[in-house]
Amino acid sequence: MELSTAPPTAGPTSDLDPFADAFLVDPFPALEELRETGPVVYLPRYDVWAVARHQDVHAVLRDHRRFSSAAGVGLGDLTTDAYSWRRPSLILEVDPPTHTAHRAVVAKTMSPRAMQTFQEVFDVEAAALADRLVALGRFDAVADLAEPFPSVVFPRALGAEGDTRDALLAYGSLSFNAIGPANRHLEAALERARGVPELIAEKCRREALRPGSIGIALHDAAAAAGLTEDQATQLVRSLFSAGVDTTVSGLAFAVLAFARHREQWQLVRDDPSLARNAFDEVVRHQSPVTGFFRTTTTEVVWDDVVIPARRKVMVLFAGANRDPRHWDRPEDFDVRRRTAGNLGYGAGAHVCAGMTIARMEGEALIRALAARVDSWHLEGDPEPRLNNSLRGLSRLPVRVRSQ
Ligand code: OVM
Repeated sequence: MELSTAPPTAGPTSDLDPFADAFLVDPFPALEELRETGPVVYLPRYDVWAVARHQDVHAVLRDHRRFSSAAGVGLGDLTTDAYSWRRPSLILEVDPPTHTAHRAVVAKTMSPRAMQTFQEVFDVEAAALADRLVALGRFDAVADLAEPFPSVVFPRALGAEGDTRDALLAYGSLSFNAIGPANRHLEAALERARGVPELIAEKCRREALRPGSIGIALHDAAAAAGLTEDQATQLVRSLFSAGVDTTVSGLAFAVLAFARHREQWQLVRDDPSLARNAFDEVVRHQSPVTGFFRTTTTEVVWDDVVIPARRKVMVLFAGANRDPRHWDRPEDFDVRRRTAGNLGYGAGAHVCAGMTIARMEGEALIRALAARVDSWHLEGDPEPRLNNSLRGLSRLPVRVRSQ
């Protein structure tokens, strides 16, 4: 965005609480209001600024010099108020050039090429799960479908031994709740995750990881790049933090979308090569991660509004993903839509490092289900799972029809 020559104004404000339950359950009406209020809106309730239009979200994410991640990507300032339960992430909570070096190690390990090794495992696991679900007929698409798939295939690919499902779900919930204020959602997540950070740290050590896994590859790449073993262990921790709860949300929302829009499921059944785009459309339409924060490094004049230095800016991916300035009929779930410009994975230097594996998981499970399920039927109301930054469902009772 160009620096303006017009005198800066105080800019619009909104009394929105982006951590109130109503917003966490359904942020989209409030996001529309934010977009209409202005390109950047001051939220006095938290003393932060918010951007929710596609163009502004994209521009802020690409401008890491003025919009830093080093004070954390949540509401709080990690440089003054560190998390009690972990050290700062070596990839999420740093800026270039340190970020660049760490990111390169992770990117190499998680590249599409490196991920090919896991395609077959994912397909086999997806087919087995889909068979079990069709045999059940009625089930909870959260507990029986969305949670089991990522929490089995992802830790296995990473090289974790043993049953890590509950620990990883608790840790993911904590990681994403920690983006918000110290409200009851964060308190509950801290309580649920008692002892979990220690257990996860143990699983991230080289000695604990299976040979041939992503975790070991990450340790090797980190060593080759001159990072210490402790740093490598922390980078593995980043994958465990971000890699399970996010795909759980995406898969639950996928089932909900297909139950509500049967014609869209029919399109995927008729052409299973749509599975990949369908998962991306779920990520666009539902934006599992609502948004993260950045911190201004200097006074920023954004569309005539002055944001002082060292202030937090909430970057609302979910607002961008429903912006009619960018999308044609943004409220429609359309598996054939061109999803380029989807900001559900973020953008810029910090764009989701696990995007390839997330898409592979989504595609594998949707494909396996498309080969077996004629149609999805809701058997009750979906129940939202409230989290300060990760939208999701806690229960999704469904019935499937199959021949
Ligand atoms: C990390 C990490 C990355 C993405 C999300 C996240 C909100 C954590 O590097 O630890 O949790």
